[in-house]
Amino acid sequence: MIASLADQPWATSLAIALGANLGDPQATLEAVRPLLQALLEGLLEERGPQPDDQRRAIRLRWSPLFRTEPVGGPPGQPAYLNGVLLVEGVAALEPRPLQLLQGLQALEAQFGRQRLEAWGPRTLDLDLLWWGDQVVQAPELELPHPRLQQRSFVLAPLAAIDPLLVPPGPGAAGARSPSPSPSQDCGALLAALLPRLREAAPQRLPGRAGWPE
Ligand code: PH2
Ligand code: MG
Ligand code: MG
Repeated sequence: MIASLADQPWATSLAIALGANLGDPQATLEAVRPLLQALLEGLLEERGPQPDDQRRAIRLRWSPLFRTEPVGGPPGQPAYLNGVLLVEGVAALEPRPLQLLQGLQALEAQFGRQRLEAWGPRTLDLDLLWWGDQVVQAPELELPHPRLQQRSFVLAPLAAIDPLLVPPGPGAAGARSPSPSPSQDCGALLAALLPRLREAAPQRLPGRAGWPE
């Protein structure tokens, strides 16, 4: 029997990848963190008054930051700092991925993001990885993120939050024909991916005041 999409563990969460490799990436990520939290809380507040137990059910889990080698893009880019924010307990919310995307792009612009070339260096990159079981195939957004299972700079932060977390597979194709075999957790995906990579493994940074994890 093929489980419905709503039975998948990621169906109750959303996730956002953070990345930066221009300017002072650590300062940028530390500065954007409370703004991202406010953006999400604003979006979640819009659904109107909620019973207390449901409000409490929403939980923000920040990964540690990782120094990662650039993947793709022009040669000679500086190293990235990458992290992930996992928001658990969103099953009861009406998903609004395009509205969240607009908010993420506004934050990118606020931190001086310029879109000059694909996969070029950037002061701030905020990518929505998934929002529950939403499948989106729009020019500006694809959900679940089609490459997240191939990216160590996403899997390493996710695995640091919870190695047993099972991320969703690629978008529309996966939704049309969900794999009958159970999906792998991000710890296993990362362990299988690292030996096949040309770039160095993501290097976990120690926590500090602005990013305690
Ligand atoms: N983002 C990209 C392309 N390459 N490489 C690393 N290490 N980290 C990123 O966040 C990243 C990348 C496109 O968004
Ligand atoms: Mg990106
Ligand atoms: Mg992006």
